[in-house]
Amino acid sequence: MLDGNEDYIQITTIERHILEEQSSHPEATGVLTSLLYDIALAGKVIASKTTRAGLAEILGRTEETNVQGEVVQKLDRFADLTLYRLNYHTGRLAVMASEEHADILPIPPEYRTGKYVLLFDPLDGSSNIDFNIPVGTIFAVYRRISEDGPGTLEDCLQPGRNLVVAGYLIYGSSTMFVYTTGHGVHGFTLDPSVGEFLLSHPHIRTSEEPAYFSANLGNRTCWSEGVNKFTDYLLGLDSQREALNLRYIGSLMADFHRNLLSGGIFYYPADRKDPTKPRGKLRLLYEASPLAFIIEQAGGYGSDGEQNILDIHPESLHQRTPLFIGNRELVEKAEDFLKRYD
Ligand code: AHM
Ligand code: MG
Repeated sequence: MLDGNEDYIQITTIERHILEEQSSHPEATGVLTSLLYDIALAGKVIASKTTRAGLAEILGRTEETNVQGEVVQKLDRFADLTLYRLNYHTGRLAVMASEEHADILPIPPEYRTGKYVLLFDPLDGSSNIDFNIPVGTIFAVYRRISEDGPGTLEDCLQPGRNLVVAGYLIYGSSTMFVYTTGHGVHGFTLDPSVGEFLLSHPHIRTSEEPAYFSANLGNRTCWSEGVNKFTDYLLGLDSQREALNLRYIGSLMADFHRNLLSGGIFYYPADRKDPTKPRGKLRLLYEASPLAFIIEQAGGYGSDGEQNILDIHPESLHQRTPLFIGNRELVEKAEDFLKRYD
């Protein structure tokens, strides 16, 4: 029996944390809380498949290519469907959009629409699944702009500055849920034995002492002079600083998450040779904006090399953007190099 003298650790479930956040906003109706809880639930369902990928017949590719022209992995489709199915009928959303679909995902007419808009990359880094490398889900929630009725494309084409919530799930050696509502970044680790996300990383701040930089250096010959000079700087080749350690997994959630916790910069710049990547590879709405919102809340910065990612007004659902994200000082340094040499 507890007599009051024991040291005990307070355990905070994701549900309790979200509810506590809600109670600090008296105007909150609970709709956002339920939406977040459903996304966390989707994460558990997706995690239960991704962690068994090598065992299940689900491993492997489908015959289809998605809107980005990439081969669709079966797990991509599973993650995509899971997020859609848990959210289309709740009355909380006006519309959804997924990296896997060319157009917006309307709410079926037989269901009520709500005031929020959900965008997601259901399984980022899925080309890594066959190699047991962590993958992740990224999500972004906005308030609808349209008055009522079915949500519209314009509801989805909002700058990151308008984000209400952004977060991600990472399916790695453990499953984590990381999110921000604009009041700090909080991380939860899934305890598989009880099936709950428990608060493990409250108030994440990215380190001001960067430990790593992450970029696909195999693409150096395709980068601009500014990006190459910046890379030389990080490698200590221009004698302005000591070399920074390089870590690149090629799975955005894994690279971003590591740098968020340890301090560092990730970049995926424009490609001057590959005609399919003149604006880099990553998508503004599904990847860059939500991660820029998270990093800003953790004390860092996300840029396209010229401007804050959060200030970019999207013109299309699948628009790509160069991305420099992480430690504020390093991202600003990248901007300086690009301004000077490009
Ligand atoms: P995806 O959304 O099709 O999975 O692609 C995005 C992935 C990111 O996870 C990662 O940062 C990047 O592609 C790696 O690209 P590359 O192999 O060109 O270095
Ligand atoms: Mg992606």
